[in-house]
Amino acid sequence: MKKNLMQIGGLIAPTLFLAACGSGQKDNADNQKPLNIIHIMTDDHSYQTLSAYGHALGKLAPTPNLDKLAAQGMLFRQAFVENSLSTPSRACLMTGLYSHQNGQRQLGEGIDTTKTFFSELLQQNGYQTAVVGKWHMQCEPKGFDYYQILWDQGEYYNPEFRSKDTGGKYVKREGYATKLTTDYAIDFLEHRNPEKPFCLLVHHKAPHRNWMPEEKYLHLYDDVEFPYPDTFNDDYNTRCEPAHTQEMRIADRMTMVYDLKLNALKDQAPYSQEWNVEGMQASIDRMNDEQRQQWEKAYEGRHQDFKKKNPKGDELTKWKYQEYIRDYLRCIKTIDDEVGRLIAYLEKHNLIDNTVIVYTSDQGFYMGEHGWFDKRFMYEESFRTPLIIRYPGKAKGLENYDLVQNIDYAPTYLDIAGIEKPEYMSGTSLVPLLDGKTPDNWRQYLYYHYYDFPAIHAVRRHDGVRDKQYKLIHFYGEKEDKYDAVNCNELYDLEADPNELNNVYGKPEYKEVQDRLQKQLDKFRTDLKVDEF
Ligand code: SGN
Ligand code: CA
Repeated sequence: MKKNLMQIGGLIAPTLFLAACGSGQKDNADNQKPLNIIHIMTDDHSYQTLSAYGHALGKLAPTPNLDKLAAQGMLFRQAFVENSLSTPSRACLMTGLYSHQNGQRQLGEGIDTTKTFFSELLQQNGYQTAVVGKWHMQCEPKGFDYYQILWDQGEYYNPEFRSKDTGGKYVKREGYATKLTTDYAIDFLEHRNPEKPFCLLVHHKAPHRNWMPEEKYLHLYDDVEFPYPDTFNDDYNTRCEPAHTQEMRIADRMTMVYDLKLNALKDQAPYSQEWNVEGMQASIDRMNDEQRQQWEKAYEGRHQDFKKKNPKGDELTKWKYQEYIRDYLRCIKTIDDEVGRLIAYLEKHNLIDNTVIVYTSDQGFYMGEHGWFDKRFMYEESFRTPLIIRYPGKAKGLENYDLVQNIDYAPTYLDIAGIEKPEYMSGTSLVPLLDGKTPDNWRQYLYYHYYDFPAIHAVRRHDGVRDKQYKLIHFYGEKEDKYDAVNCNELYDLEADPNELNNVYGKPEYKEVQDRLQKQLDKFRTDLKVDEF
């Protein structure tokens, strides 16, 4: 039985939840209470670096706490975003709507604040709600009883947070962002009303650029040589113009000081502007003396190594890749620790059997695939995200291959709370997948749409569809400054070509597939009233 949203208001007595929460409640230790929800979302965590996915990087840099969560729940191998960028993803999460429906198409302003956030619905139905960490959207956190949100993208060291108690001001806090964010998550749990269910969003800044590790991991992986992805030296042959004109290659867009932490304070002379000395300097200036000393000592070794080797050309690109991956994985290590700390809290306080725990990222990330860092493209590594759902009483240790997307979270959380999904929401609850059986009517196609151009990294606008085997992408856009107009299609057979190196659009042997996907793309555009492509 579901409660009809239109018929209820105010607080719901706990007994009502019992009837509403579905079979997932059966096996709970305390089945008198509705399930709590914790949504942990990191910023730019690639599935390649969550070791439960079994990729080469994960094998060298394990994430034991996340792997344990997967072993106790469901690991999704076909989880995607709708628009691979931070604020658009967060708007999809909060509204259950595609970007053109919720207004947040690009990174800056955009969110249509008249749209209901799922947090408001949970709050109206008796949940205590909280968000801690990166909020990023240019609007107040709507529907939250408690928040501690980072300023904009947030800083790694001694970041500024704002809460209901700081009078709209951001206040600098001493410490490392991933740990402070977990501290605030626990602070909310400590001070909540234990009689009521809760929904807590834990949104970490890490491992976002510029990948600054916590002090204690500054030397982790120092001696590890990481393998290169198969597509590291991609020449973009067979691909449309946008794969050639993007500005996210490790070789020429990763900066030597801000991204790669060569010591900006020493030997100033050789640094040109592209090395982004100022960006790093601002991050270091935030540190206290102890943090700063540890930081500079740790990166002095790298600085000297670079001076000694003085790598050029391909050697320089490989040197950058190794150091990039090291810093990125160091940030992941703290994430894994802090997820472990939060779960230990739930265990200690008897919340583990009454709380759904979700782990995901706001999008994927390129770990050198196609020679890139960053995201944005509909190619797999940025389109796909890690996703784990641990749901008390549901399947444990299962892997799921159904097509799921970030517009599904809001309907999922409403479903868990026993609230009927509002008709306008585009996503679908994931709860029916959690028993390990795919409902007959589960979606066969996903729609993707990226809009943020012109912008940093110069990825052209595109939309597309994907089914379980094929992907059709349409790049479009007028001439902008130095960038020509584009109108070009790509088609990939992901079974024959999982690395998406071979665009088969227009090939006679793929005509049937191409027509089928084009028809589906047209259908999405019509049904969803997409207004540009
Ligand atoms: C910053 C980064 C970009 C990144 C965007 C969006 N540059 O602008 O590399 O693509 O954020 O990231 S930086 O020099 O400021 O680090 S997102 O995760 O918020 O979408
Ligand atoms: Ca992000």
